[in-house]
Amino acid sequence: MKRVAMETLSLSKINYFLKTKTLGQKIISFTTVDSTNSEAKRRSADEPEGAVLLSEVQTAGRGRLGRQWLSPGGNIWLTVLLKPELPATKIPSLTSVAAAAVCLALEQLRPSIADRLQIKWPNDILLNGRKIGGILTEMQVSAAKVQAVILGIGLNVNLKAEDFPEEIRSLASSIYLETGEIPSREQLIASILNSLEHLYFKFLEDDLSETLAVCRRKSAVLGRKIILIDHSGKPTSSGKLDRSGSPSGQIREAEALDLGSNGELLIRYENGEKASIISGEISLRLQ
Ligand code: BT5
Repeated sequence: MKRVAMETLSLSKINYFLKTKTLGQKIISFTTVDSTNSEAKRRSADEPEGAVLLSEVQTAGRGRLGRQWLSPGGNIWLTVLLKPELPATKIPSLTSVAAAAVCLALEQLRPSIADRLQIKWPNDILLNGRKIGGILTEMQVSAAKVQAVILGIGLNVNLKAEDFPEEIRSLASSIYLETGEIPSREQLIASILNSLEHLYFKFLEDDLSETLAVCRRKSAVLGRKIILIDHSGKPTSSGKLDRSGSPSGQIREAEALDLGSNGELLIRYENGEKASIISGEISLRLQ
């Protein structure tokens, strides 16, 4: 496959497709930044709810638990700054809100890939079983109050197999690799923000029903045997690109039963014991 020349992102094109009231009404765009999530954290006190940060390249893109996120140009590296007046315990649901929004946007723009598009709970977007995107939800809390939520979305648009380090080449992919096409990034960004705003406003009204319906419909996990790796107390900050959740955590086998009312994963361990897990420090592999 030949790579198509990379075009620079046009903010006016994004605006053209944008139908939101809040999200993306202010867009701050960079050619290069360490991480749009890190930059959003630095600016969170000065920027309004719904501000979006975009960067062509990230030099220190981050995944969960200190993992690296490969972030060359031509893809979508985006962070939305949110300021919900909610307790911190409600915030992990926003990962599901964002995953659902990304799926709705992709389904809308590329109906032909809809049935191959999945969410691997809690934050991986899969196409043909390979990871094409991920969500990183972080928050800033002060005096027991959520000051800001930093909602990062990464979506591989144009990456080729050789762009990925060998250790993740069989697990990761891009829209281009899986479909042979490069969609308009502007249209995709606007579509993600349109869907995200719709689901976010519902979330603020305590209504996650649509998010959960999408997450259940798209789940790569429900009904499957899974391996859970619990990293709590054992941060992996080697900075190496490892297989999602490889070392050091406590490992247990389980079956994924359903999503709970806040997007948590309801599981049954091998010994029959049931549990509900929130996204925080757990990673998961399909068996
Ligand atoms: C994630 O973490 O999937 C969250 C990714 C969030 C990225 C966005 S981009 C905009 C914003 N700014 C940031 O700095 N981050 C957010 P996790 O589930 O921990 O997955 C990380 C793992 O995915 C790595 O350890 C690799 O195995 C793999 N990986 C790294 N880069 C990848 C890529 N571009 N595509 C697919 N897999 C990747």
